[in-house]
Amino acid sequence: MKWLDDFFERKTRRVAQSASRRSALVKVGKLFVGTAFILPVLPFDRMMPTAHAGENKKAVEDDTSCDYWRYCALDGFLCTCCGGTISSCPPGTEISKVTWVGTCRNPGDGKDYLISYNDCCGVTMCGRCACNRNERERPGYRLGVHNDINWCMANGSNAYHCTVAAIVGVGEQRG
Ligand code: ABN
Repeated sequence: MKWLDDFFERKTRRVAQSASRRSALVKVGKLFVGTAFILPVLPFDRMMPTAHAGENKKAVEDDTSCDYWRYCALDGFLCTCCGGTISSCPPGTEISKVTWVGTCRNPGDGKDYLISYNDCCGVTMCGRCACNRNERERPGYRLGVHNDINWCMANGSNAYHCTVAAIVGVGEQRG
């Protein structure tokens, strides 16, 4: 097997003559530096796969969260955090005689619903679960779809406490 030893000896010597240790180190160094610059800009998902799963659950189920689908045009305190329910005022308050409406999509069934946002009146501000969402909301000159106003204005007491979101209609599916 001497021919094999000779063969590898010749090859090794040739490589050793043409490539110095320094040039090998330079190549390895370039590889490291290149990797450090390129890897961070490669497009990969930095989120946990389930990072947004909880958000959608809140939108579908949790009516004490501002993300809940019925609150898409609500500006006020959620009555569900103030002793009331999503469609009834807390004890000791009375529902506003006038209201504004919004149209919100329920991610549970994909349908659009007409929502009446009534303020609950007669007691000072609840202060819990402040929520301000403005989907399809319009400026004050379109009063019925404007949310930044105290709708207790027509009640005996104008004191604003919180806001409910009652379903009053469902959109027709087209097609
Ligand atoms: N409609 C809720 C509200 C009440 C008072 C002031 C602004 C908004």
